[in-house]
Amino acid sequence: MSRETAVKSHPLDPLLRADRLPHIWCPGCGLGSIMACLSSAIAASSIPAEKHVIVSGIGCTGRVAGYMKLDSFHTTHGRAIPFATGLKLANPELEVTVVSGDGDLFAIGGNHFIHAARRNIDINVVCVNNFNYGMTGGQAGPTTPVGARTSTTPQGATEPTFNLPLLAATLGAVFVARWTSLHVRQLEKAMSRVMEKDGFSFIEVLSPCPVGFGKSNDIGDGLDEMSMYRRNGVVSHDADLTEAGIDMKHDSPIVLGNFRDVERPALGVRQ
Ligand SMILES: Cc1ncc(C[n+]2csc(CCOP(=O)(O)OP(=O)(O)O)c2C)c(N)n1
Ligand code: SF4
Ligand SMILES: [Mg+2]
Repeated sequence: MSRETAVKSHPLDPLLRADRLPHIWCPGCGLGSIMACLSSAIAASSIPAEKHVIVSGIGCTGRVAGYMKLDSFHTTHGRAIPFATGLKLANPELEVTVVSGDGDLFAIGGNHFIHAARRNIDINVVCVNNFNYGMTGGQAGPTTPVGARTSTTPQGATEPTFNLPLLAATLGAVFVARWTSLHVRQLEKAMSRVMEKDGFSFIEVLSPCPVGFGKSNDIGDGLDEMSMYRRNGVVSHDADLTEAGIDMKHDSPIVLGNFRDVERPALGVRQ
């Protein structure tokens, strides 16, 4: 196969908007791998691509909606979940997946998350947690670990941090997982699983942001952060989620897994 032929065809081409390339993401950012996992899960899904919808808020993660060749919506900051809820209730035939950042979903958008989970709206929410507001200059947010340095916490963050899997499980999410951008096979499988499930599903994906977080916390570049995930990641599907908070400052274990997979009556389910 000539080089020219090789670059002309890739199995994920039909799902990506090549005319938007080059993308805006920094070298070492985890977002490319995560978008590849999502694209692969959609390609493998029994639901046809034209029924899949991607909804993002604003942020570096929010750009995923712009790069995927599907019906995709890049909505206002924090409002991806209510937008997705509207789509799903109006047309239950759609498979609606929200992909957004930790700041978007849990700071400005936190209220929407809790009510969508409580109501068990039939959508999938993938939160790319890079522990900061990457797009706007590395500010601290509700997932910034205590002690971590950011542009707004130069002496180290002091506010208590959300434990996202515990929060989602407590609110009644029917599927709850945490993986990293290193764990591409497990992540793709979890994404495939949530596309099969009825109800509100949540996947947290830890992801390097070397520019906004890695550098200021002596983690290094994207590969160094991936090495940290490999070193410290502990897969424990039955983990006690009250013990699954993240304390990266001390290089302590990072609990990973598919923690919860249950059924309960959901809203907006296709018949
Ligand atoms: C209403 C509103 N407030 C603030 C902003 C500025 N803003 C854009 S992205 C962002 C935070 C993004 O952080 P996160 O959701 O974690 O995404 P990341 O860039 O880290 O992927 C903020 C505060 C905005 N666009 N709209
Ligand atoms: S600022 Fe961080 S999250 Fe945004 S593209 Fe760069 S590395 Fe990725
Ligand atoms: Mg972020």
